[in-house]
Amino acid sequence: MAAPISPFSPTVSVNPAFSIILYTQDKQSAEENHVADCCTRDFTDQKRLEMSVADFISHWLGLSAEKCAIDLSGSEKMGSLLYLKDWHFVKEYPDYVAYTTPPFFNDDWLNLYLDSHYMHRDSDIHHDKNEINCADYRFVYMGAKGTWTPLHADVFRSYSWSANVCGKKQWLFLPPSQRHLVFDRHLKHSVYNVYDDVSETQFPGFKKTIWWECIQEQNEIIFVPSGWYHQVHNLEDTISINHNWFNAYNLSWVWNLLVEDYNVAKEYIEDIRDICDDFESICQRNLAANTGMNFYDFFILITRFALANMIQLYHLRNEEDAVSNSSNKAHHFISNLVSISAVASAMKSFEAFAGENLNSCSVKNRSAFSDVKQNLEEKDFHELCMALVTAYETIDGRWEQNFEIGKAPLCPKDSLLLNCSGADCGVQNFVTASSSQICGPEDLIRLIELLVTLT
Ligand SMILES: O=C(O)CCC(=O)C(=O)O
Repeated sequence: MAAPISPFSPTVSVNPAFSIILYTQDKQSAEENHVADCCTRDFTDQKRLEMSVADFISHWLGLSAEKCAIDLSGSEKMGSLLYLKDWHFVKEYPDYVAYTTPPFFNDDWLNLYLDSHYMHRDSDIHHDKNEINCADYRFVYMGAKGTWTPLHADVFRSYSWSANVCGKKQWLFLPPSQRHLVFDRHLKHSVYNVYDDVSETQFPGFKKTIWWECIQEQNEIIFVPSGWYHQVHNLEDTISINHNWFNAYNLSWVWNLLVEDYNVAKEYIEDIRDICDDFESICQRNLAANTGMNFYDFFILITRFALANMIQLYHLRNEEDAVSNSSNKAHHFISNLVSISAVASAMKSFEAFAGENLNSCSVKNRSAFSDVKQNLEEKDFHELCMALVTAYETIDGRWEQNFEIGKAPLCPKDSLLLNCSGADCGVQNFVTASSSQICGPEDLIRLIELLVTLT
């Protein structure tokens, strides 16, 4: 192992009354959650059990009692190691403000978007059995000492942050430049547990890996950059808050992962290409099923963020009292648009966006990105704009002093967005005068170029 790295300790602003166990026992949450059985491997992950939080907690408390009895008797009996992961606590208990996200993790397009939109729209892959499961990427993790998470890089190659409410974790990190060393010769499977006796024949590069290790104590936060492989062990009974997110700075990571997974999906069915009328749409469907979104879902997401950023730029330009920090604010929106434009550029050459394939993409999807006016009028889109403004207000520090733990934040009176809902707001005309249709990445790039020049 290489030299240890240190976690940092900004304020997580955990509600002093943060008491998940008591709160949920009181509420008797009926949701079934995915609980990992840390002792049993299931392909590339741990076996998952469906269990309510109340049952999980009973198991945990029982395990503690059992452990005490074992310690006293001196015998070495092992209890099963269950780990509650990916519990959508914020979504399940929206009124219980358990914590606030540190300001510098607020530029979070993934969760802002999912608060008002679905990521994937085609009904055939909609996971509506348990809506909570695809609702957001803000999680609580709870596990006894010894529970762990196998080696992986995060969903969508997003960033993540993880705050320990109590307990202690050991993190092992591998930078993306060494990623190939944990894969097999065919670059298909990665090592599951770095502490296993990893086969040199199967993983010839593994011996050359250089790991970064970090011990995370209570109240400390870990930031995981995009694409870093990591394995995590709870060294004590631990409760943590974990968010995944992406924004303009790692948007290209998301796109690159989609391309990688798309190529795998395509290769998998290449031999039936000649007998398929809609080969591209099958690839996109499989991509969404395996990765959680496809090219169209991602394009719709970036188009909405582009529009939301353009609207904010428009309002900045038209603000009566061009406040001193408006150039600072404009910087967020312009750099977001530049990054969206760069990703859209990378999308241009893909078959999915060729005219004939766009015609076969679902009507719902097509109108979601093509009809600019309809987009601008949607209530969900207004919510997204509001959330974006709020996020940047928080990041720029304008809310910090006023925020009180335990109270849901209110929209500041001088929010730029309030202008947007005014009847005299000309933003719709401004955007749609330039373009009323976005039929693919090229249109989006053109619109961004035009509006950035105008503002
Ligand atoms: O805390 C854990 O067990 C895993 C967390 C993790 O992998 C993450 O937040 O990315």
